[in-house]
Amino acid sequence: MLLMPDGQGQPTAIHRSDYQPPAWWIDTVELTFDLDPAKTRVLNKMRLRRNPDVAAQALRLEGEELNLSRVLVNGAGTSFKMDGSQLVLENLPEGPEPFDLEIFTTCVPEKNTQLMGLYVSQGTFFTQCEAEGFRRITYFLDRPDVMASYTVTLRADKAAYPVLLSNGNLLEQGDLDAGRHFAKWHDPHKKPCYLFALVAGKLVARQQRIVSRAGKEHLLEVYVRPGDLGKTEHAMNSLMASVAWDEARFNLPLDLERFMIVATSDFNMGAMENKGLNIFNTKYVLASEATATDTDFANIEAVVGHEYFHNWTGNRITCRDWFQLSLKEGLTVFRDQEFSMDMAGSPSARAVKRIEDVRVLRTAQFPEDAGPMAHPVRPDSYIEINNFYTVTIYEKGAEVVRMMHHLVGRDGFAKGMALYFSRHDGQAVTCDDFAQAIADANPGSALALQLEQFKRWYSQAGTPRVQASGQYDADQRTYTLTLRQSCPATPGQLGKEPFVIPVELGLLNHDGQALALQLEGEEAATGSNRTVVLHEAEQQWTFVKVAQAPVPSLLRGFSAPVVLEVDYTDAELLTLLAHDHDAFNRWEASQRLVLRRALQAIATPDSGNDAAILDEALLQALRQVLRDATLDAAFKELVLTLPSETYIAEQLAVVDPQRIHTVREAMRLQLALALHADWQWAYEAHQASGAYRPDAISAGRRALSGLALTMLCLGAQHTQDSVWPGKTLQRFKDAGNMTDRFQALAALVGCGHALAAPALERFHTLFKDDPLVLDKWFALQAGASDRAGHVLPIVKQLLTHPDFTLKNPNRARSLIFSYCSANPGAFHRQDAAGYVFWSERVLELDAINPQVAARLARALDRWKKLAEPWRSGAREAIARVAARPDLSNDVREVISRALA
Ligand code: 0A1
Ligand code: ZN
Repeated sequence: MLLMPDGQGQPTAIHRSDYQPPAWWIDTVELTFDLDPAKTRVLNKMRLRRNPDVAAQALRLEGEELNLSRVLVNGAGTSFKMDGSQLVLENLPEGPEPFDLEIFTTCVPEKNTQLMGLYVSQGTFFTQCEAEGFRRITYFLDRPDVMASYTVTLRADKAAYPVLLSNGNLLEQGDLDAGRHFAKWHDPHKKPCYLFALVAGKLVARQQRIVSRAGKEHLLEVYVRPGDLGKTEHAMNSLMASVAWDEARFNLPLDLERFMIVATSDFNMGAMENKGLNIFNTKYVLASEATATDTDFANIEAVVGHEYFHNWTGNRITCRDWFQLSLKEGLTVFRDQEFSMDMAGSPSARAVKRIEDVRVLRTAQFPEDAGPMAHPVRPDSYIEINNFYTVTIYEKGAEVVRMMHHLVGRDGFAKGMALYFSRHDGQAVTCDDFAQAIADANPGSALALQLEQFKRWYSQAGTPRVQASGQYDADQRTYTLTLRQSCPATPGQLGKEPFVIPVELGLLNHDGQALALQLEGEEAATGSNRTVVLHEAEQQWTFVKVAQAPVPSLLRGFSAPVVLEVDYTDAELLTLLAHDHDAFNRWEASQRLVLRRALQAIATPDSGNDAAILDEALLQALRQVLRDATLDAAFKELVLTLPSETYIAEQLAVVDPQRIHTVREAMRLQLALALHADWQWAYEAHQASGAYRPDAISAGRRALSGLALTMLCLGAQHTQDSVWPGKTLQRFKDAGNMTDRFQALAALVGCGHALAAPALERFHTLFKDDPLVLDKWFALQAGASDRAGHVLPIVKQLLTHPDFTLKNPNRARSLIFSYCSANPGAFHRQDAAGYVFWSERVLELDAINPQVAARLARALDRWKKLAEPWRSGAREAIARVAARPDLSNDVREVISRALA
């Protein structure tokens, strides 16, 4: 995809400050499709009128890879010209009256490997229009602030395409000549074109009728390929739960008679919230206990929820322009996170979900915010919008919403949401509009009082650092907490202004008991948990009646997306780990303790002490967590999982990826050996009984027993004991569900045991006809812990496997991304062969699917932090990609930023 070179071969950046309202409105769109993979005809009849608020100008419609055959105005031919990719009409009727514009085009869906616009997947037609795919279907004002009413007629061969779907309600269907048929759909809601969708093919549906709280009937449908119907129950249950949740929690009902989900195995992202016709990657729909893991089940629930919640946050109120993407994405991620927490149930299960979410934020978003692609939650410019579907827009955006929620409280937030909908329903708005509504509904709140400053979270990139220090005055019995904030420079933003940072906290005495919190000047204590709001560069709070020097528990629940620096002693961290009332901070204490040891070991490369990085006190503390009868298994699994190599790397100014890998592996082995008896107990005590259920408690038990098995195999490999590998193989063969089976396989592969090879082969034979399970098979091998560089040759071999193809994004991700983006120990080879492999795959993929290629291109985002020889090797590989003249704008943008 070579887009809009501006003469010098440089793609053009688009700036937020250049936003202009559209000069034209499109009120209605009637689309007629004659679907044919080799040549699809599209008739686009629009009712247009001039926007009276904008000076008269020519109509410029976007189009890409279209063959234009005819343009009619009010039924008569008209003159037009092409300007690059734009169709320009200058002689349109004057005056405010609406008129009809008809455009006939054709396109070639079977040649569409980008999976944007109209494409064919396994004989079925699908569309993907967000962000700018509609222009690959017809000429249009392809921008989210142009909202129109759609009527769509689909015509196709009846035998090949028995199911014809589009947004909204089915008005009519029937037969045509020559074995063809048609269906006519009308969407009762106005929408931007990025929410348009059609699907046509051989599909079957699971159907469910529901009655809403308000007594309205709705039809829910999940469409899949005929053999997959048995794997749709969980997706349907998740959809029903989502409908009920949005009504109960936010008073937001389903506004359609019919709500459809359709699954496709060829999809660039997770799923898409097209109005009433969500299109999903099969990965987030299909599940059975035999083929999907607990994580898959949880992800399906979250993604079904996410897309459904977009119906209000994204579709009813949409984005004015793509710079406002986080308006819908940050808010909707916040909503799906809350949904998953509510579904998980207990406070402890909520905390587990929170820890998981924070782990994603810190291992993916923090590095993004510190690297060449760093951008504000509301970016100021982009070259290719597809590159801005990022963890910053999504996950950091969700944290910004979560902070608002924190500052105004749960009820205040609900009021804010209600005001947001009453003000803006049916409109295309901005992040500022959202923040304003939440603040206006909560006058007097910390958010309302500091709204302008709070909005710096939207405009300033980078992860703020908060430094905390405490001073105990034994005579006065006071404890003074000092918090200082700063934020590192990011590309294009050198100096930063202070943020508004809610810091939830508590104080513990040395026995771990919570202290009552009373600030100087207050009449009485207000419980043992509260939030202070840091909004200046430095602030102090003095707590009174503090009987002994306390251990502060700061940033509880990760109340703000910041790096918190505190000089804790080991003893203080052990107190927090053992006693903090806040589960998040208990986990955080364990991570700090382990990280501290890891960083010490990394700093002393030749110490010869790698077998004893973790000290007895820490091992004992971890053992205690593992054995604690009051804690949930899921929480234990999180505490006993060491921080990832990526997270450890982020703590270092200069990164030796091999040293990090060695140290982390040594710590894992130490944990495996020192806690051998405990792992054995954990494995045996957490065996499930009864039927498989993917709920949070059962999944947590399986997660812990899986970790135990991994540890037991790791230890056994070291001691040359064959009992546990043998048991693991048996477990792999007998397992009643995919979670247990896959964990056993992963444990064998992870420790490098000889039994791994036959187990992998058996797994392939068992599941060779299930693409999603095959993805796991590829990913496991590409993501395996590296021993002396053994992974890359396997990955190269797998590239030639008959089941491998670069054309399917899931398959490409399973092998190539698992190696390049998720396996640092194997990828960052001294000989730079990993980087060479990366550059070759980026180029190959770019010719097929630039969007996916650009994501892969980001695997070397943090190359400037690498020590030599990795740094030079990485720079050379990036330069090799940059040297290619025919790169897509997508990859060009990522690579140019990396080299800048
Ligand atoms: N809006 C979707 C994500 C999405 C974005 C772009 C896509 O194609 C390029 C597809 C999906 C969501 O947030 O779920
Ligand atoms: Zn979304």
